[in-house]
Amino acid sequence: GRRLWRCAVKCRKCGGTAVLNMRQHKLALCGAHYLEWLPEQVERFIEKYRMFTRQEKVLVAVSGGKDSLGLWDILHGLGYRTEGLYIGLGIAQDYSDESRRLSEQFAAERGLTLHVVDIAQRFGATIPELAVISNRGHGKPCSVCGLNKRYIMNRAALEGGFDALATGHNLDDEVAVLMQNTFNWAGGYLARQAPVLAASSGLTRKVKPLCRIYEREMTAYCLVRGIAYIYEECPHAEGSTTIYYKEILNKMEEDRPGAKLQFYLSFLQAKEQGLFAGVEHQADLHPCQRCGQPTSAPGECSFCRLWDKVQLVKRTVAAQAEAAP
Ligand code: Q46
Ligand code: ZN
Ligand code: ZN
Repeated sequence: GRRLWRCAVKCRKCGGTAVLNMRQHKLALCGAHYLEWLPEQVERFIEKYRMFTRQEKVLVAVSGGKDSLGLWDILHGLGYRTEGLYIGLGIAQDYSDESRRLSEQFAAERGLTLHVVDIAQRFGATIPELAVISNRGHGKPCSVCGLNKRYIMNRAALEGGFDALATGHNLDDEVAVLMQNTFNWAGGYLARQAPVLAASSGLTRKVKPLCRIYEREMTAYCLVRGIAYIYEECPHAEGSTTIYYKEILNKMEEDRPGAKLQFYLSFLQAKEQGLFAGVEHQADLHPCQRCGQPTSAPGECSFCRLWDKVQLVKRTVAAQAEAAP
């Protein structure tokens, strides 16, 4: 139920009708005050975690969804220097085409620069095609998708001379990953999960300005602000472990408002106190022999290897077609 839109709760600042009652913060606000409050929060976290300054150039990775477009809108509104990056994955036409259109429309309306990298156009295959060809993850696209997205984001940030690369991961995303990593006691992942990942040789600083903002708060922001975003999630997200953990966490949050935030903040605090100090280790990175991007793999990076394999498969298929009578 969309109970939250009809609540008779009053805005704490002006007494008007609240659009959002945030039990986790014991705070309800009207539309106008909510549009002030949320960016103030985001700015506070950008400063607290030293993500970037107003002099620095930030590349915002946008997918056309509420989190990334909402983030870009907030950063732009706060006066940060931003440009956007949209990666065309070629996933189901109604999903990829519409998400690109909404991202382009968003940028055009604000006179902002949006860089578009269409994977099929630039490299020769869509993500679903790539998944089948490479057979990584037995044809499931998420692992090749993640690999391509990470590579393209890093490279675009580096080549564009950006100081930071910002993604729209919200608190719900972060906590779901945290829970999954905790269940697996994945020490290395836990050590690296943070609001900011410092730059290292060939890798731009990565930041998550929405890491303390609830998903529900982002939805409310975009609706009140009138940002047109794509409601659908990528069709391949269905049935993912992340969604499973999100559902469990939502149940916990319902019984105990603030549970997600507390889990995340306690984690950050434990980390600060050195809980993962022993496992923290920087993978040995060196430039890929082919593209020069940093990689921990010997020789060529996994992106170059993947696309090599695609070329090989394509050539084999073409040769077979030619040889056929
Ligand atoms: S990885 Fe998988 Fe996502 Fe790529 S294929 Fe879709 S669900 S978009 S976050
Ligand atoms: Zn108000
Ligand atoms: Zn490479």
